[in-house]
Amino acid sequence: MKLPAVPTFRSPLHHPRVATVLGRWLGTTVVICFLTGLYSHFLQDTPGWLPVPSRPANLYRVTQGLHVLSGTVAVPLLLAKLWTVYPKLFAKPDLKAVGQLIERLSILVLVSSMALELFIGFVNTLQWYPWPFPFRQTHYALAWVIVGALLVHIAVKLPLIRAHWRRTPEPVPESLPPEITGLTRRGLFRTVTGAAALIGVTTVGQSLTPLGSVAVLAPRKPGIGPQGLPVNRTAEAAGVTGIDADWRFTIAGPRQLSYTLDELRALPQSRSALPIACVEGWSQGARWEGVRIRDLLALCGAPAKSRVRVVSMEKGGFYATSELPEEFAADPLTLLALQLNGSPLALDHGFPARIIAPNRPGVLQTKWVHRLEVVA
Ligand SMILES: Nc1nc2c(c(=O)[nH]1)N[C@H]1C(S)=C(S)[C@@H](COP(=O)(O)O)O[C@H]1N2
Ligand SMILES: [Mo]
Repeated sequence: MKLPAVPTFRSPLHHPRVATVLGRWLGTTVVICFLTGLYSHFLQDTPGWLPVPSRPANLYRVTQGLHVLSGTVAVPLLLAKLWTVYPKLFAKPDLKAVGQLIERLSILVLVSSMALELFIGFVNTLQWYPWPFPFRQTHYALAWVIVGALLVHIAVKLPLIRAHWRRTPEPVPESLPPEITGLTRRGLFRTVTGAAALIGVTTVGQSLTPLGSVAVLAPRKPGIGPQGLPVNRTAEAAGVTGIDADWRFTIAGPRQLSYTLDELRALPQSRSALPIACVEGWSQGARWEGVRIRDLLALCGAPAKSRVRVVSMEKGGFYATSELPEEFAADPLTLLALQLNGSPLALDHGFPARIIAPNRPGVLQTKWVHRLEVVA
């Protein structure tokens, strides 16, 4: 059987200069996405050797906003880059040239892992987890695959990248068939920038409140939800129904303490203005009021710097417990919050009590808390 001939591409848009420029933009989003992703991962899975500071209080809000923004903007950039280089992908590799084989293989790994990473990440921002594997571990492992394949790709392409890093004269349109002279390089760059900007603007509103009204790509919008704050997982979804008269909040430390809700309300109350910053990209600041965790540690006789395990009334599930590292438990902003924006917590926001701490992923801001355990 005879294979169809590989078409020839003469458009100035399938050119190494275009691939270099788009590669720089795409590479920038990959670096931002990778570093902010590492940060988010280590906040949730902290290796013992890594100090994680609880300040600046809004840092995670910024880094995770950037993570989701750069990942979303990378989608049109990746599509444009693939379109520019696709004639190359059809070219037959010389099976005897080891360098060429490595190049092709690294591109295969790079493109497929990036496409998968961006896809599962985007679907995750829509709060949809249609796969059987754990999202975060898979997303994290793929990130390293991408970085490895990208380094090989850059090393292989370095001569081309260097040759086309600076602008070179565009081929004269007269030398090209009329049907492919429609779009200039500049036109292509403008189109891609426009698409990326449009996607960026319609995404960033989920964390940049003034742009909330144009956040059409965001599943959670600022200001919409009970007490003016979005809800990620409702009490109903978590199987939590509220409390009855003999509800008690307990602390297991050097002393064992037990409080009714009224007794908790009678303890000295503190205020913190802190955001919920969800890993899925949306974030919003709010005013919280409740008892400082460090005051509770003092009451039960634990050292100011203690690790604290937080236990929810929710049964099972990934978010039913969390741990406050020493620095977070000791931070005066960290509260067992009883109030949100001036009134008692709505059941969906964690009534009767929840954790709110600075510089922390939303998944760790445990709701419906009924127990703290001081970890030795
Ligand atoms: N017990 C429990 N706490 C939880 C969750 C949960 O599912 N169960 N979801 C977390 C997530 S992912 C986020 S983003 C925040 C959202 O808080 P909010 O619903 O009050 O805005 O709560 C966190 N606390
Ligand atoms: Mo979240």
